Amino acid sequence: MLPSSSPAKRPVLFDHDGGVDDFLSLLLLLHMQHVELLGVSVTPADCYLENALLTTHKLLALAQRSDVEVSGGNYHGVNAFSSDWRAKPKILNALPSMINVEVEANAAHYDDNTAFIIRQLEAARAPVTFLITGPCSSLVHTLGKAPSLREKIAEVVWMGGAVDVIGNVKTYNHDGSAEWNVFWDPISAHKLFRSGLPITLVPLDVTNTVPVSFDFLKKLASQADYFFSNLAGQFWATTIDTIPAYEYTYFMWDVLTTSYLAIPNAFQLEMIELEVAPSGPAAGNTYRKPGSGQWVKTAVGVRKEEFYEFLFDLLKQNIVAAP
Ligand code: AGV
Ligand code: CA
Repeated sequence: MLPSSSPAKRPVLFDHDGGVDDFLSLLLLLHMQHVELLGVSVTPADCYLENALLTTHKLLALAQRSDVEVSGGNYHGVNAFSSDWRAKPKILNALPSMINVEVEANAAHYDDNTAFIIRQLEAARAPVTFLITGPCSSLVHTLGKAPSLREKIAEVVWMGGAVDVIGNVKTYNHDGSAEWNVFWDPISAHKLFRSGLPITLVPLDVTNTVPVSFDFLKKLASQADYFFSNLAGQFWATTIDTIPAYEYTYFMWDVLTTSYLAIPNAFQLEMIELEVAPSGPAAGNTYRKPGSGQWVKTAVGVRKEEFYEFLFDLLKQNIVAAP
């Protein structure tokens, strides 16, 4: 691995929301040679915060990167995730490869992750890529407090939205047009699109093409001699019984989004003028609005073979000696 001070590395702040998919994203980031991971902020959305902080610290320890600081948020969006979904990723901490990984019980974390993000952005020597695989509240609240720090952000890469496809929110008084990361805090999403920050959006339009399938897991298991392939296979296996009220498939939503940092050329991108509905029956809907001036670089397609090849290769790396 390159020393973390290498100037060629791309500084990345990662804000995730503790789903299985989010942790697989963290695994990928830790393997990307060109990425300097500055810090990890956890938004308590699709998780319970304590479990998610524990898993985050365990993964950093496994990758021998306990030096990376972690922070938890205390803001809760207006539309909560179901407790079934939030509780599910706790199982990761019970897996044989995870359960005995020791982490410091009181490893540094801040209740208010906006203070953490402010500190990280202020300290960054070069503009940062801000990767978000949950709701965007932490970033938006941070910039509300310290607007001048937007200059420290090179790009926001966000898993969120559903542009030309239906959403994945099915709940009372909602028309089904929204994706969950946007729906959790549609007001922040509305602000983010207004902010003029350079956003790259990876919406359901493209993540719908990458379900977690048995064929994929079989192929991954065939390289399970590699520690991180094995671990990722265990993580993904926990998503196979996705049977909440209405959805039976777990997709590689966040994993695909994170891969964009390494294989941008595998994606078809389109500049689209978008808008977000901040409230009402379509709250969180991300829709085309010509004339809005809110140009968002949007992933509309991906060469799947390139994505899978990248994943299989990455997870063969031996970033540390397997315990
Ligand atoms: O809408 C996709 C986002 C991604 O960031 N999350 C899960 C991914 O981490 C919400 C979500 C949609 N369907 C889900 C979700 C499901 N069946 N289980 C858990 N979370
Ligand atoms: Ca997520």
